[in-house]
Amino acid sequence: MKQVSTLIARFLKERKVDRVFSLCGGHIMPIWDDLGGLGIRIIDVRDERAAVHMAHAHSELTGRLGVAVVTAGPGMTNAVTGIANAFIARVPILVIAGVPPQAQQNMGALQSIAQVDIVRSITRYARTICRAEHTLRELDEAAACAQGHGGEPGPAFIDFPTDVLRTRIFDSRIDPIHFRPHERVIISPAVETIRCAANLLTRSRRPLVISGRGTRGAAAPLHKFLDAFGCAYLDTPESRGLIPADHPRFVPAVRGRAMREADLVFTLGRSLDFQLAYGSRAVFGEAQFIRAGTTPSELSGNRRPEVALFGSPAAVLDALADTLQGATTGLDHRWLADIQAADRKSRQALVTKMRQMPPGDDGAMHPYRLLSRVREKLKRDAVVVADGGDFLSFARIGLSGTSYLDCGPFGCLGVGVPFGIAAALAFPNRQVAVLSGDGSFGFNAIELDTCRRHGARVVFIVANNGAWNIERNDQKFSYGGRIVGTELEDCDYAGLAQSLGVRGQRVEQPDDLPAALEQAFNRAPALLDVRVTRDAVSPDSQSGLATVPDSQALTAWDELEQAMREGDET
Ligand SMILES: Cc1ncc(C[n+]2csc(CCOP(=O)(O)OP(=O)(O)O)c2C)c(N)n1
Ligand SMILES: [Mg+2]
Repeated sequence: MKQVSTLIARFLKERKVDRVFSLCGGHIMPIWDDLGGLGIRIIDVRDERAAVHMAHAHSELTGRLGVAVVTAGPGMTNAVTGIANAFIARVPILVIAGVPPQAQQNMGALQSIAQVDIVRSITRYARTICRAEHTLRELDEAAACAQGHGGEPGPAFIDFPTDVLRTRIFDSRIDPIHFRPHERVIISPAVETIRCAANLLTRSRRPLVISGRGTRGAAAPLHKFLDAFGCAYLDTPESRGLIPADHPRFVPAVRGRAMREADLVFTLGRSLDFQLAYGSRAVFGEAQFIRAGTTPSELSGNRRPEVALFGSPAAVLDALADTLQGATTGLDHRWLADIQAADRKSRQALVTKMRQMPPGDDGAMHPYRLLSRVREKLKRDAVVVADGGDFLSFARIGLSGTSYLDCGPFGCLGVGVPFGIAAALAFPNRQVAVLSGDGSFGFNAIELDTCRRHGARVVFIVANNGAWNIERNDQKFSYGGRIVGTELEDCDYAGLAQSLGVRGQRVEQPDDLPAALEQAFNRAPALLDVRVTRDAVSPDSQSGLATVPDSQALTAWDELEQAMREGDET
């Protein structure tokens, strides 16, 4: 006989889950007890939201299923933001929750709420398991849905009434096949569509490749393709680090120009969301599109391509590289050389600018000044996590790293601290730097306690401008300057860290940064509370992202969109 909670723990063990992120509660205690019994590490946090963010980062960075276990009722509702964030970012995670016992259903039980109804719209799978013998079959399906079999990857949510967790079933009712991990699914593209795509590619003069989540794990074929074919290349935050920053085809500093001038756009495992101007003709003009991927959003969402390549990006790239071998192309080599040169020039100028940025009128240092010092200290394999408004914008542009995580397309402030902790626990021997705005840091600041208890060697760098500054700037520039509710007081984040047992230091002067950073990395976990100016206007603030234009995410794109629509109507 086996208890359901034991089967859940065994399932996780067989699926190579070596840790779960969780916060205790009576409704899930049978699972906790069995996790302990099987030696699965419990990273016990201070808020369930942080547990889900950690599972998210663990999944992103290791490629393994991230698992959070949360108790019934408020434990589950606290987890909602984390689940929603993983849903929008399409990250495979499994969230297991408790439910009050069945005999008390609909009677006003403690911690009772319609959990599955709450998460239905933000999960790929959401079910309550009331029959003990269904446990493994359902967990198996939940994991497959999370991993995106036949659909988009994302969160799976499964919950169990506590009496079900305590139910025992006969060994004969357990089918061990459900313990077996699923094979990685590779979908080969159809030969005919590959031929059509190759045709367009060879005829194009200024081709641009843009990668997305679906390209993860396809670094080698992507390299091979970029080496073989003379296109420009852009990543997106979800595929950052796939191609190293110094790859000759990679032109991130002239993103807008590359998007505007390309005559053929080839997207790989990427939806055309707000970051890619929804694929609008106002921005991409009449460029032709080839879109490769495995989901409708990647293949045709927002803009139907000339060729939709249904298949895994790795397989698509391999097939195309073979087909294109030795083919004559119409490439405009001058264009490529030109935008490569412009990209290098712009990147170099940024490095110089970051180093020399003067302080603001308040005398405090510019965020770029801080970041240029951080940049000098980061090793090539560092994990960089960015969180905030203005500061996220500066950090995204000013830092590179093979692994990079931030608030993502959900704009989910507060991820920095938990993402950093999960990263440091996954990679104890790599540098992990969390670059956070002061406002954003506050959301999950209490997890510094989790950080210390679990020995996560994170360096937290808080850019303390005493404001929700990107919003404050919005009030300054777009609302006539009335500042309401966007300023914070000068909190002592170093003192806060110290009170939780994490080394904390206040830094006011740029010259003090090198030594402070050196010490922080040597003696992590540590937090640097760095005073930065409010007078800095970030690229995201300048581009209008914070202003929320009507038709596009950025003001310039929005204006192009309006102009195109007006043109269409006259
Ligand atoms: C959970 C959440 N709440 C509010 C927002 C809106 N928002 C976006 S950026 C920002 C300001 C962030 O302030 P801070 O972290 O201090 O960074 P700064 O802009 O000051 O560098 C706010 C409030 C959001 N994206 N997410
Ligand atoms: Mg701030």
